[in-house]
Amino acid sequence: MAPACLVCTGPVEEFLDLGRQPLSDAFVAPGEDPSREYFFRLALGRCAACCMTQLIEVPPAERMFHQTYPYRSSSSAVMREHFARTAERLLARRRDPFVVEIGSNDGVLLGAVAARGVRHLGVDPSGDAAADAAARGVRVRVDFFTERIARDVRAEHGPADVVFSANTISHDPNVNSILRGVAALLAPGGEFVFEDPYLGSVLANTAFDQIIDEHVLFFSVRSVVAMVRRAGLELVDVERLPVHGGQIRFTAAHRGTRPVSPAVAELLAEEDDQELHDSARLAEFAARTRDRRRDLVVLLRRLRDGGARVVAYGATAKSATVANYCGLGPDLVSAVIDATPTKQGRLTPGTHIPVEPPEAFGPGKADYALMFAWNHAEEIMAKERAYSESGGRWVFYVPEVHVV
Ligand code: DWN
Ligand code: SAH
Ligand code: ZN
Repeated sequence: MAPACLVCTGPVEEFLDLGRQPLSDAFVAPGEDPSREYFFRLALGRCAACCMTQLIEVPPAERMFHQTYPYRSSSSAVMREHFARTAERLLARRRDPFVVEIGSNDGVLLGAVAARGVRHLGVDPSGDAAADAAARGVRVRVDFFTERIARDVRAEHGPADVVFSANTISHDPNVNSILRGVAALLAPGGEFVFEDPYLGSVLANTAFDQIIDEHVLFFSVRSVVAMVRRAGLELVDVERLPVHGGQIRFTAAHRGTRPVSPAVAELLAEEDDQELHDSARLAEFAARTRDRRRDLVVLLRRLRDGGARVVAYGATAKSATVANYCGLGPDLVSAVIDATPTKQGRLTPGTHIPVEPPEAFGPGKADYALMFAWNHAEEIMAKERAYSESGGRWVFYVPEVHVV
């Protein structure tokens, strides 16, 4: 029997199987027993009823997000700037608002809110990241946001004028509880703004590495209209964002309280034109994904057999999918460079490639660097200009396999 949709319980039809995969942010510490790694079947399907694209199997949330969850949003200067501008926009034209963020991580957005003396609260189960946020003057409740927590927050702090969330609403299989909570927490006239990867961009770029344990739902305008409606909310605006390979910023409000921007109907029409939810379109994406694996493996084996030194750049969660799906181990990629202290000195999940700091990279230290953090390519290549200038090459697999 087809699995039940996480949003509407309709039948989910599978269209892509990426095989046995570890948790994408479960880096293995030295001395830790790697045979204790958690594996699951990473596969994607689309609900025949509401069109929500989603994982077929979802690992337990507490295994993915916990005290030592290693990702830190502030590791990218581009994202720091993006969230500083976002904070400014959320606060514009509001007097003495109360701002709640779901998935506040290290306070990259709320830091800018706190700096203006604005009342705020982050909710995030990642305790160490919340401690980093506290160092930025940000108040965080270390918890998963649910309907119950939302009611609790409202009772303690009053209603929220703005609820914001980036890269988190798409991460939770209990999304209906989150949305009911947001509806209960929002003040009349309040807005709920969330930004997440866009299904249209994933398909257009064959960005199969966006499919990871943490990315439970892949949003389109059509599926989000239906999803928020279930909680008494209405989608009132959409805006495409260039960050992280293509996202949408969705704005929702209590139903009937705000005019709906024409951008919603425009993007809905574009999705229809592009047949974004068609089985044929999804099957084509699955076929292109298999092509990328073949092309990448052929290239990396050729480089290895020719004696080239190949490393990767960016120990991204996304790279767990690429490495495990393509079978890339230390024999093909000798190290992964990453600036995040919580990842360095560890091994990549499933494939056990050592994660090393940027000091281990540079002119003469590698011949080819596989760009795992392709969504931050400009920022990283600017930082590592000396490597390119000395003849070092970069290997990409999005939107297709190529070397620059
Ligand atoms: O949604 C999610 C996004 C926002 O973050 C989460 N589910 C998990 C995570 O996904 P990711 O790990 O694929 O995200 P990033 O932002 O693509 O990760 C970039 C990695 O590259 C980080 O580990 C930091 C590193 N990096 C670096 O070493 N030097 C990044 C930049 C910009 C750099 O200059
Ligand atoms: N908002 C940041 C972080 C994204 S990573 C950014 O865009 O860069 C996802 C974050 O969401 C993690 O810090 C994780 O701990 C948190 N998270 C996951 N499920 C959550 C939930 N139900 N409620 C609140 N936070 C959650
Ligand atoms: Zn559904």
